[in-house]
Amino acid sequence: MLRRVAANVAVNSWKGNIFELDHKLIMARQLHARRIEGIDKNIWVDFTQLAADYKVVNLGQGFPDFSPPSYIQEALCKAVNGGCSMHQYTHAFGHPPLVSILAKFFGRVVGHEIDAFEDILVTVGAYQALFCTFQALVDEEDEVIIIEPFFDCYQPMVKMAGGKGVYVPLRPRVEGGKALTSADWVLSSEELASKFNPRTKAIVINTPNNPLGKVYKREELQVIADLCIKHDVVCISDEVYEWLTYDGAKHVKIASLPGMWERTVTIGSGGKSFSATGWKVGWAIGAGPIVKHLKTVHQNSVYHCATAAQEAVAQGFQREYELFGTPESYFLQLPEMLNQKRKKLATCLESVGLQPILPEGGYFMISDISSLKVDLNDPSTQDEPHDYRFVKWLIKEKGLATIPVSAFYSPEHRKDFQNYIRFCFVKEDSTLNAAEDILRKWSDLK
Ligand code: IK2
Repeated sequence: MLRRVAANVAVNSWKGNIFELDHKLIMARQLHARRIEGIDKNIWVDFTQLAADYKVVNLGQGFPDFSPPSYIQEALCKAVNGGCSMHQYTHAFGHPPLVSILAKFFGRVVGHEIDAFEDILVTVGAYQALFCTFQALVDEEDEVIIIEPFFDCYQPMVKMAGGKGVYVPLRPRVEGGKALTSADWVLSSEELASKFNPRTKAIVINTPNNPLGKVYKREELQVIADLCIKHDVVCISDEVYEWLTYDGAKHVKIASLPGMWERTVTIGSGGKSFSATGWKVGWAIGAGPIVKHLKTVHQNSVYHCATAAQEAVAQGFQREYELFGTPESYFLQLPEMLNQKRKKLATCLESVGLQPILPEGGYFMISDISSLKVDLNDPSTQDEPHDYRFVKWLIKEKGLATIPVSAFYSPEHRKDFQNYIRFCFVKEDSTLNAAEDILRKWSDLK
C-alpha cells in the first residue's frame, strides 16, 4: 500500500496535482471500519444543531434549562478549590468517596450488599456506562433484545460490539379509545418470550422510559426477570430517571427481584439525578463478576473520569443518603417540581388539540400528530419519516424544537411509529410559556 502511494505521489507531483491525488487515494480505499456503517446519523447532533441555527424555544434535547440545586453547585466549587488532588487522576474505576457512597446508598435501595470497589464502575455519564456494558458483554453474532421505543444509542452500541439488535415494541392498548398514559403501552409476554433463543445474550430495558415515560410495574419486570433467568440472559437496566415518577407510579429496580442481582447491570446518571447533565458522571452497578468486564473496557478506553465532578456527585449522594425520604431530599423535591411542569405542558398540548400520552416518569411527553394537517412541502426532507419532517417544519416555521419519536425505533418498526413527537418538560416555566404562546398562535390560525 505504502509503495503504491509513493508511486502515485511521484506521478502526480510531476503533474502538479498532489492534493487531488491524495483525495482520490483516500476515496479508493474504504477508510471506515464496517462496525460504524449506517450509524453516522445522530438525532442529538442533527436536531440540536438545527435548534441552535433557528434560535428556537427548545423543548427538544433532555436537559434542564434551570440550575442544579445550590448545594451541589457549592460542592463542585468546593471540590475545584479543594487542593491538588481534586485536579489529578483518582481511582480509575471511580473516585473512592463516590463509589463508597453509591454502594451505601444503592445497597439500601436494592436490598443487596454492594461492594464499592468490586460492584461499581464510574463512567463518563450513563452513556459511557452503556458503551462499556455492550462492549464488554456482547460478542459477534450475539443477540440483544431491545424494547421499543428505546434511548437511541442502544442500537448503534450493540452494532459496534458486533451484536444484533432484536426488537420488541411496547404497543398502545387502545380498547375503548386512545392510549392516554404511558401505562397503556404494554409488552406482549408471548411476543417477548418468542424473541429469546440460545443466541440471546442480553435484554435492555429503560425505566422510566425515554421517550414514552413508562414506569414498568413489578409484574411487568417479573415477566422479564423470569425470561432472563430461564434463558440465562443478562439484563441491562437503564434507570437514569429513577427518581422521577409521578401520580403514585413507583420505580422498581429489576436487580431487586429474586435471582436478578447476579445478572443485572443497572445504569445511573449523576447528571439526571442532580439536574447537571453537563457534568457527565454516570455509573454501572452489578455483581462483581460482570462489572469486572466493564472495567476492562473502561481501562482500555477512557480509563478515568473528572475527579472534581465525581467528588461533587459524592457529596450530593451523601446529603441524599442522610435526607432520604424526607421533604428536604432533592430526589423528592425534583419530581414534585417536574410534576407541575408535566401537568402544565399536558394542559397546553390538550388545549391545542395535540393529544399527549401522559408519562408516569422521566423528562418527556409524547404527543400524537396524526390529526394535524400541515403542508410539509420542504423538498429537502421528502424522503424522511413524517415525524422528522414535521419536527423540522416546526423548528423552521414556528420556532419550536421537539424530537421525532421514530428516532427511538429500530429501522424495521420506524415506519409504524412516525406519528409522534417528543417534548421535554424539564424547563423553566418561562420556556414552557413561550412554547405555549407558539402553539396557541398556531392553533388560532388553523
Ligand atoms: N439513558 C437514557 C435513557 C437517557 O435518556 C440518557 C440521556 N438522554 O438525554 C438526551 C435526550 O434524550 O434528550 C442517557 C442514558 C445518558 O445519560 P448521561 O447524560 O448521564 O450520559
